[in-house]
Amino acid sequence: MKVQWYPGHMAKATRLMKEQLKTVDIVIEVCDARAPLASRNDVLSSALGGKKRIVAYNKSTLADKQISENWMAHLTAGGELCVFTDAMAREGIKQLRELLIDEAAGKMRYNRAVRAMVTGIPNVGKSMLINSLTFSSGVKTGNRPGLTRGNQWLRIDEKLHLLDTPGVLAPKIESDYDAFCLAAIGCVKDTIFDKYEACIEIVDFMRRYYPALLLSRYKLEAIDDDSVVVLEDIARRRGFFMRGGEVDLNRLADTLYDEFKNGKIGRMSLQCPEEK
Ligand SMILES: Nc1nc2c(ncn2[C@@H]2O[C@H](COP(=O)(O)OP(=O)(O)OP(=O)(O)O)[C@@H](O)[C@H]2O)c(=O)[nH]1
Ligand SMILES: [Mg+2]
Repeated sequence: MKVQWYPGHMAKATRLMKEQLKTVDIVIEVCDARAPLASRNDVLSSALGGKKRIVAYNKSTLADKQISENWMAHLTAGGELCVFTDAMAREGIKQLRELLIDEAAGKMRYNRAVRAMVTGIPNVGKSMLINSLTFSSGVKTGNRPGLTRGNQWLRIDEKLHLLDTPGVLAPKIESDYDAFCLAAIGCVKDTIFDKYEACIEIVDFMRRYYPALLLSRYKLEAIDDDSVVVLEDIARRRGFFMRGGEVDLNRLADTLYDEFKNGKIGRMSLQCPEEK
């Protein structure tokens, strides 16, 4: 799948991030647990300049539990400091806080708050994760990429200060599958790819890896080999028809895409460590 990707303001955000890096003790990179590799920004990774990084794989209650466990084992074995979190369900939040303070405080000369920068690609839940650490709603969150505009410091308490930053995508998306992942989890604006095309890939993916979820969510009797036929079957089930009686595939694409992105169909992971 192709996305029409123009880096534009992302270059500026990346530059800002590099400047801010000097003022922090540690970096939290927020990724999406459903696609741990595709949701990573390699430009951020290479710009760390010796600063420690903790990766929070967020929205973990939307990901396949077994696959997340495999990822955790794989990544930890590779020496990565990481936690699987869910800002909405408040899972892994305490663990993230403890890891942050433990890892950063050791290096600090004075007894002051740990200053951490929260980075990551758009819409992975950076702002919501910060809110879950503060147990309040100090920063704006919302289900569309690009909500946070400027950098914003939040004093969580005397031990922890966090810097919220706008989401930045790497200037280059590595592969068509990565592009599909970014679209499917909602990290790129839905105006820069074709939703119908994305839904065909979503059905291809579910047919292969999660057929039972596809059958049960849409109450299908069988899954046709042709994904277009599957989309038509679902549209009929949902009663999505146009005036002449034909199935309304555009309306269905909007619905199916939203349901997939928001985890309504069930827990799924788009990438697993064995396939790397
Ligand atoms: N299920 C689930 N949804 C989440 C989680 N974290 C965030 N969300 C939802 O994802 C959407 C994006 O959250 P934000 O916190 O605004 O994401 P962000 O990374 O700050 O986005 P930008 O500022 O646009 O880069 C919102 O609709 C949140 O409700 C999570 O852990 N689980
Ligand atoms: Mg934000």
